[in-house]
Amino acid sequence: MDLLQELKKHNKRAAAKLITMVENRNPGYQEALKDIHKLSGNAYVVGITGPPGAGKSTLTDKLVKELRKKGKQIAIIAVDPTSPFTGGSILGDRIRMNDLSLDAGVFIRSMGTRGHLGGLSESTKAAIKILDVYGAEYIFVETVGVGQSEVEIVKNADTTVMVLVPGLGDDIQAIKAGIMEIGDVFVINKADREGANRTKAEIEMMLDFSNKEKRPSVQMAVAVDNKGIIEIIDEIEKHKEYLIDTNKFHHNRIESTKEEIVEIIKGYILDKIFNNQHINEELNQLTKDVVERNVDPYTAGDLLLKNIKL
Ligand SMILES: Nc1nc2c(ncn2[C@@H]2O[C@H](COP(=O)(O)OP(=O)(O)O)[C@@H](O)[C@H]2O)c(=O)[nH]1
Ligand SMILES: [Mg+2]
Repeated sequence: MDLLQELKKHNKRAAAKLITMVENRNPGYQEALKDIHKLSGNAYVVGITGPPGAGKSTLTDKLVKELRKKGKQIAIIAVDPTSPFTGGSILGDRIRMNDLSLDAGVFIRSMGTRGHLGGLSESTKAAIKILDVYGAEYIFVETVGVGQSEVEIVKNADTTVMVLVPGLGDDIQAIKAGIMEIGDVFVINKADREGANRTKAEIEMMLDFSNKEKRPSVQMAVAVDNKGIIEIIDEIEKHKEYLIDTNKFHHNRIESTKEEIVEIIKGYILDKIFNNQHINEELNQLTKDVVERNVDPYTAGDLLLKNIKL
């Protein structure tokens, strides 16, 4: 089957096949992505991030159901950087989102780390483009928001929803540095539990010190009971309008595209080093020299680069 033609016709199997092709780096994946890129750029990407167990999958499920009432075409990408396979916790998500997967207007896909983490960010970016051309109007990317790799994945989103739960306590200090800058909308989920108001106050206080141009709103939700869902959709829409009105939407996409190109160049150069036996040997030799203090690492880098034919 002509995958691109089928993808444009909203064929789920074609979309799934293309994503697998990219994940496995099957021959021809780059060629396919070249064509796909030109047709992409229409979907709105919403990142859903936060600690494990915060209720990200449950919330995504409810948000998506709400958008489905408006007839929107949706895709969900569940990214699990800790899993080398697409199993584990994602399996639970699958079950939880079972009724969604029966909806022809929703495409669900799990992705784990096959290979290095940089690869996961690249695969996610590619999957977003594929699902965009497939016809998804909103693409939700769910990922655990704790480390650098997750931040990389979140950078693919236009609006990022940070899901937290009551009783963060001391953790909040640790989370603070990383999360404040990436959240556009904050959700305190499990607001049926004790301490939701206190957590809200703590987050609001942290936001007082944030230098974001647009102060993120802090919403309460009980995802399991479908509470606070419409309000969160409203906040996502408001953030989208803000981005468009201030031209930040365009600016952000320029920034992330530049980063995408730089990542491709980095990958290309690394391939040149690691896929070339001669250069690999030179790297090993230079490493010894650096360890023995015969050469410094900067000079070693220079020497190595001189031998790479681009
Ligand atoms: N009490 C309560 N539990 C919730 C709420 N939302 C989700 N949960 C439960 O929290 C657990 C983890 O949810 P999940 O969506 O898998 O979290 P994720 O790891 O962030 O994707 C599940 O057992 C959910 O049923 C909520 O608003 N209140
Ligand atoms: Mg989940």
